[in-house]
Amino acid sequence: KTCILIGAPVDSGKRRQGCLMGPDAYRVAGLADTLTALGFNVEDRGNVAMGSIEPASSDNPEVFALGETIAWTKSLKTAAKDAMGLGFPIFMGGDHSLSLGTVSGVAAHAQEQGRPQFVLWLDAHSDYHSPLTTASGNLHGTPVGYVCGRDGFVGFPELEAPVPPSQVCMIGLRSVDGAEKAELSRHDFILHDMRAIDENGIAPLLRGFLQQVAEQNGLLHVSLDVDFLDPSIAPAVGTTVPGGATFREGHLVMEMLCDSGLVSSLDLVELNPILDERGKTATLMVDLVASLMGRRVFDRPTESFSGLKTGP
Ligand code: DIR
Ligand code: MN
Ligand code: MN
Ligand code: MN
Repeated sequence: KTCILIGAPVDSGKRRQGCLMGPDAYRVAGLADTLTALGFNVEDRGNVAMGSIEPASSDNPEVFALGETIAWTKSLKTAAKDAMGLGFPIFMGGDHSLSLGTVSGVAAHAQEQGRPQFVLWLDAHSDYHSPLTTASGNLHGTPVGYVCGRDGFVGFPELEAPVPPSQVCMIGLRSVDGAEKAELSRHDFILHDMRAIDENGIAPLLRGFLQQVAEQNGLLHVSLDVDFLDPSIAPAVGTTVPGGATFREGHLVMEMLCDSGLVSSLDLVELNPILDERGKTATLMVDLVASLMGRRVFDRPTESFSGLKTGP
């Protein structure tokens, strides 16, 4: 099986710069070799180019780098759609605004296949703003809004395959803006905040969602924001929020996703290498990918999901 590494050095989604170094940090931390050791054929396609910026403006004066994010969305959507036919794409970010392109691209592919697209959003934040509702103006807070078809994305590529909120599961939430919270509650997203993890354990929350994906023969895109993890283990992100997922919670999620055989594409987002401590966060992210792709201590009896195995 082939893993396709696609660098997405997107830094337009917020004011603090540095995520453009993310793809190279994953390369230096050994992502390709790690996947090769797990038995995959690995193709690193290098970095996607942003594409040409056209003049763009928003009614919200706070919006930052709109033209750039539109240009990235166009080029990454095409890259994502194309890669889906060729193997398992891993999008090495770049900030979370890259997911406007990757998720809309994989969803367009799923629609062509006649299969429902599901999304697992591992993040402290819900990223459900639109360019009109964001108070920070940082478009990395908008990808879920875009892929679920919210209004206000003027100038962005038309969305042919909006993802229904009922097919989006968010785990790790602990920083949701007031306006986002009100809008989220008007839809049927599957939302698990940190308290839900504390009270139930992360495994049953994820298992319930995976069962739903399997029952509907869905494709599953995983979007892993570094700030899903606790800042003590993953400091290299501009928007740290205390009280995040532990080392073992992170790995357990990845191991369960691997066992499910349901995952078809992955974003690694918000790594800012200039904030890292000697590659600690980049290395953890690579190890989490290893768990997702089949690294394990002992095998477990397979869970009763219907999909194909992710691992080789
Ligand atoms: C915040 C930050 N909700 C905003 N979003 C982040 O600016 O809209 N998402 N960091 O991961
Ligand atoms: Mn995010
Ligand atoms: Mn976040
Ligand atoms: Mn709805």
